[in-house]
Amino acid sequence: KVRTAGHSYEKYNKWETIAAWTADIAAQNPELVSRSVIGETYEGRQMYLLKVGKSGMNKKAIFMDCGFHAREWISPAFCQRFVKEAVETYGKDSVMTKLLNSLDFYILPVLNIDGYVYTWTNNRMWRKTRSKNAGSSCLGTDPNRNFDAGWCTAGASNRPCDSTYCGRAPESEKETKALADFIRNHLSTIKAYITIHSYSQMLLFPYSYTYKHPVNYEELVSRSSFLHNTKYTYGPGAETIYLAAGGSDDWAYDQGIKYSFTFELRDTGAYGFLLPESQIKPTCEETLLAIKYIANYVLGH
Ligand code: ING
Ligand code: ZN
Repeated sequence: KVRTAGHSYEKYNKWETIAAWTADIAAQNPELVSRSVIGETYEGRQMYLLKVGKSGMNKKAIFMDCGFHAREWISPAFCQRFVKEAVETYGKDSVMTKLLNSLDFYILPVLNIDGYVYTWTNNRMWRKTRSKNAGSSCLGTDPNRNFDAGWCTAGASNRPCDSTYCGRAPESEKETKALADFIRNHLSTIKAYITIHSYSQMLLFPYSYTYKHPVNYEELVSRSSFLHNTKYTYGPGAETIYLAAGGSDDWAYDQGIKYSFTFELRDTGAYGFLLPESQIKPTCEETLLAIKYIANYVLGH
């Protein structure tokens, strides 16, 4: 039903195709999807946000972003798939219907658009943004080291040439600033924050910047063991993947969003960032289950 030329949910789509798709899916589903712009990237691209849900009063919201890291192509593919499933199963699948009636999903299909474009045109393994760094010829900041959560204290670099460069200050990047501003402005409604990365097959929650456990640690652990088909490990970022400061999930958690997760989608390293297109569909299906589960839990709490 999506008429955007060249768009496919089972292929990786370039940015222009994704941008056209955001307009298309909103135009075709006006009672469920609306599109807004939350900011501009360093190179001047518009950052589109989709709001998905049946209109209603006093709705809780869940924020989900994809495409923080340019080379993690399965991530934007998942955000697109999620919106497709939402509009196509609303009114058919009872869980999705209930979720969209009572919740709004804010979906940011690609945060680091400039980086994503660069992986299509120049360097498939690029990770960071594409902003200029004063006094250096190296470009870019790691957006997932650029948030004000133990910023640049561990697992991040203060050297602009490194792939985990934390930036000149928290929210120094236009992209991370736009995201943080949006969340700050919607803190009264956003109950969960989900950010989609790859790879490792993990479900991570706070903290990553410190080994200390969040106050609802037990609750987060007990609610994270639902991914059956493919083996996902889970736990606080610091002890499950590595200590890393400045991540968006830790920041969102410290803003008061108690359900804050980082997904690391397929695989565990055989293909890594170069996950074949044949794995887009199964990866999205298992991740959709998890997101629906989390959303349903958040709805009841
Ligand atoms: N992994 C994440 C990264 O930014 C992470 C892991 C999650 C770090 C949460 C900090 C906070 O390194 C990938 N694959 O990007
Ligand atoms: Zn990542």
